[in-house]
Amino acid sequence: MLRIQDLPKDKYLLPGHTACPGCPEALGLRYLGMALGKDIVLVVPASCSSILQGTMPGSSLAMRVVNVPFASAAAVASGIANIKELVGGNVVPVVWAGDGATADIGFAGLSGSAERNDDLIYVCVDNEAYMNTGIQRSSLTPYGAWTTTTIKGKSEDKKELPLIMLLHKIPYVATASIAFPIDFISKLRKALNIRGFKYIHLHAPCPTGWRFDPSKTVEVARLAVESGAWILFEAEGGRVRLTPPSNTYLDKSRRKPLKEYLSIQGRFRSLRDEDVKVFEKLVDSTWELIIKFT
Ligand SMILES: Cc1ncc(C[n+]2csc(CCOP(=O)(O)OP(=O)(O)O)c2C)c(N)n1
Ligand code: SF4
Ligand SMILES: [Mg+2]
Repeated sequence: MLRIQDLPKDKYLLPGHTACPGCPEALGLRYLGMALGKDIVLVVPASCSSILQGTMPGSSLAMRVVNVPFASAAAVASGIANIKELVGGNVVPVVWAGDGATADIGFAGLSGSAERNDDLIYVCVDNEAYMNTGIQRSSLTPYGAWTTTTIKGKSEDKKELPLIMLLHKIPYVATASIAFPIDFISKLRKALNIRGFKYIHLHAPCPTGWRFDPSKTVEVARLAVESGAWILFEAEGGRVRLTPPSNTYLDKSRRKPLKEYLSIQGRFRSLRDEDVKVFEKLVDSTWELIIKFT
């Protein structure tokens, strides 16, 4: 079992980056560097992670980075994966893409690359909206959430993207949370040792878009898992295994109330009790779907 004290001290996200205080993408990038180190070649479609790098000739990312247009991220990483034996040296292609880039605009390229089983790691950093352009809804925005394009709350449910990726029959699919860094880092390291397409979906609560205090990013992320709204699992060869602590939340009575998770976020401020019940039913249906694959 990996321990915090065993993690490398090298920094791949440098001080002075331009993300908002409490940014989950910045936290995620720190963990990514700790997990995979200097061999990463990071492919970043337009997102808050493009902006936090700062302006040329400086960069807050001490790793090789290719910034690309939205729809091409998986294709670019696929190209890097295909030439890495030719160029020599250690190259670990990693796509680092937002929920908008992954579930909406870049989905065709992602699906194609997964179907070809390209040898790369794809991380979807899911802050549940198009944050960089001003908090517009994506297909990964949850039911009831306010965004600037769902001012009365989103009426549709969140797309089940990790399960959609599982149905691509790729060798590894996992979910993770910025509140559980050891779990995320372990899953990244496991992915590194598997050949083929690896998909990791990182839940990343954003204080700016979700309307909570920047000091509470990790607390909100942890509550998502503890209330069962976000489920941690990994799947190898198509079989799902719930990973801690989500394995204990299969028993609903052990979860924290969903309301505790929702009420800490301003984006759910106008949810009525009946909307919370709908939200709860949608969470239950996600659990039922995931359990079918265990
Ligand atoms: C083809 C195209 N359409 C729109 C944009 C404008 N744009 C840049 S970043 C962004 C939002 C990305 O959202 P997401 O992928 O969720 O990443 P986040 O900003 O939340 O990190 C948009 C719409 C663009 N750069 N290219
Ligand atoms: S809007 Fe959210 S994801 Fe984007 S830089 Fe700010 S805190 Fe990070
Ligand atoms: Mg986003």
